[in-house]
Amino acid sequence: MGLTIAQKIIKSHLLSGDMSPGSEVALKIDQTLTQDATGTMAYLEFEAMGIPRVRTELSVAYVDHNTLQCGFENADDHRYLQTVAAKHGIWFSRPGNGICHQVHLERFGKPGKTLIGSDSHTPTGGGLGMLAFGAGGMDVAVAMGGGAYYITMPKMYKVELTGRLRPYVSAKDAALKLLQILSVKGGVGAIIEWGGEGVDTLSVPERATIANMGTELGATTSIFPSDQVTRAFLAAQGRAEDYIPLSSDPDAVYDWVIRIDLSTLGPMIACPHSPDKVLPVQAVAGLPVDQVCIGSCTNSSLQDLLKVAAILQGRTVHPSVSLSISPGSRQVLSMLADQGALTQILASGARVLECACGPCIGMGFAPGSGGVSLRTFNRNFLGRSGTKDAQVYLVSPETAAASALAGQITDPTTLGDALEVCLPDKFQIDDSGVLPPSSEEAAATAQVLRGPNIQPFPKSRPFQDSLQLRLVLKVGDDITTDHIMPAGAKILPYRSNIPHLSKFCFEVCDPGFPDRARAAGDGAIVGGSNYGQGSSREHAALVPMYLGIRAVIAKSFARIHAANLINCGILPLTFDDPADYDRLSQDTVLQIDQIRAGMEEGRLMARDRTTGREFPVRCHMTHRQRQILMAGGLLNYTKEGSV
Ligand code: MIC
Ligand code: SF4
Repeated sequence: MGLTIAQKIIKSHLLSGDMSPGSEVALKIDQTLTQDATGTMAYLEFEAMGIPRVRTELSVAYVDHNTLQCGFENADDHRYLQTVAAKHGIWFSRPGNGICHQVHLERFGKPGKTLIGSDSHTPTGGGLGMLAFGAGGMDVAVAMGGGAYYITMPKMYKVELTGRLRPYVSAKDAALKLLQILSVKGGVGAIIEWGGEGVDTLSVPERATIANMGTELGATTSIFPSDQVTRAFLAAQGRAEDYIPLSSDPDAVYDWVIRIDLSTLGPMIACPHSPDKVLPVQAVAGLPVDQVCIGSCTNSSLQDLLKVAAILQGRTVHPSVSLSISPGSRQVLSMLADQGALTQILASGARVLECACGPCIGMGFAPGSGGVSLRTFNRNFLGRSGTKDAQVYLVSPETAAASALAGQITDPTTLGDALEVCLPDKFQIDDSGVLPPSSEEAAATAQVLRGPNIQPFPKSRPFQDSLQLRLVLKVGDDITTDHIMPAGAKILPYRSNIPHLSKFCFEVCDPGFPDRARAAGDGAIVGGSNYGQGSSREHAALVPMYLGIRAVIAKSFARIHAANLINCGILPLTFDDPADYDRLSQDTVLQIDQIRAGMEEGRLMARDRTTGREFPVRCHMTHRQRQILMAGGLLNYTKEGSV
């Protein structure tokens, strides 16, 4: 039987396990990346492992999230990241150099390699034919130490593309179309491979946009073939030698094939507050807009911004709209400048921001009260923009630029003549924002500098075979990690200070949660389906652990979050009968006994201590995951020498 692209890369990196769907496989990891908001924890964890130099082919530490320096915290964290990277053999991408996924695509990604990153949009590398996964910081730390990365062998889905995108319709619209078809849960447990003749018409940055948004489908990752388009992109980046061809076998078997004719697509928009609330732009055209933000790891490539500049050229942003543009990298910004596009952008009245995540993670540019914000980003979860009652819509760069000019949501296909935008034969290579690691001799004496914002890693509680748990919080379906552990300019600087961060846990849903959890001693959370979707931030598990949460009982979990809970020693349990979700309420006290034996069987009994009623909960875990839980988390497990 033939193999899919992902199966080929898994096969060539398989350390243990069998490749049938649902089994656990251990993969050798070639490359890792971290960003600053998750990186400080990942490097503290790496340091705790006591390994002097990374054992990967390449590891890069990026600073792109916390670039506002309103106090000493972020600046200190940057210094820590720079010095810890130099000491341990890691490349360092300085603040202002660009968004990790965009820079990685330009300068480091290689087809056929495995990459894990402490950021859920690491699958962006799939646009180059990499097998790239988002992971928790601890998993990245273990991979830097040479340990395997474990995943449940996914199902294989294929999106078969035909046709070619019409003018003013873009890769983002194809990604939104798939979200409309599949929803934010539709990709769970699957790798999505994009193929068919339509793929030949998509550039690497366009493929990267699509792979990036596969994260919003809940997919394990997304991947494109590596072909002549890939080769041309790598050659234009001065990296022709990194090219290898990669395609699926003609007789590869997929669990599901979805067909999309690119030529039938129109501009799409995701409405508040979920990336899968997708409609054609026409359905909401005419809605007045207060703010438009263009950028993020989804849509900040040179190609995207050249299109934006062409639409803005000779026109002025509508007086009631504030337009921000954040180029994805120093390379994108300097090439915009060189080609005169930056001048066109500036002349339109747009505000040009730093090459960083910026408004996407609530680092500035929060909308005004009740504001309507159109963003080319990948997430529009409630409160993520920094303004809880803002209405955030997700669109393509073309729709964003057209709407910024008109002051209302506008279908860009009404703009007239097609845009002429070509990618260059040669990108400008300027690696002045990237620092190589110190030599081994220099590293031996190099100092790692830490500021007072870096607090010790919180200790997990030892495993207990019986637990009495108070239900501290009950939430509904699709709770994101932005609900659990919000980000934004006020909170992000404390990502390495768990005690301070804990004050904001579940702030969007229930600001009383941290105090109640602390008072409860041992607590549990009850969730609906797809609990923990969104970001890879392990803080959404570390902070609840710090507050005494020992178990989360949900209808289902998002992949990375479930792994993060186990890594932090928290039991992820699922309802056997979803009706039991309705029977539970906040403050119920549950008794769970014989946990060790129950974990072996995959099923535990929970007893409501007030009514005496018993109900089963499932705990499907691999042998390794059970060992991690019994060790009190991955760090202890690793220290015990089990990696
Ligand atoms: C995000 O887009 O939510 C983030 C911020 O990039 C996160 C990582 C984080 O929380 O630091 C992600 O997607 O993993
Ligand atoms: Fe940064 Fe936004 Fe991309 Fe997350 S989704 S990495 S915050 S640009």
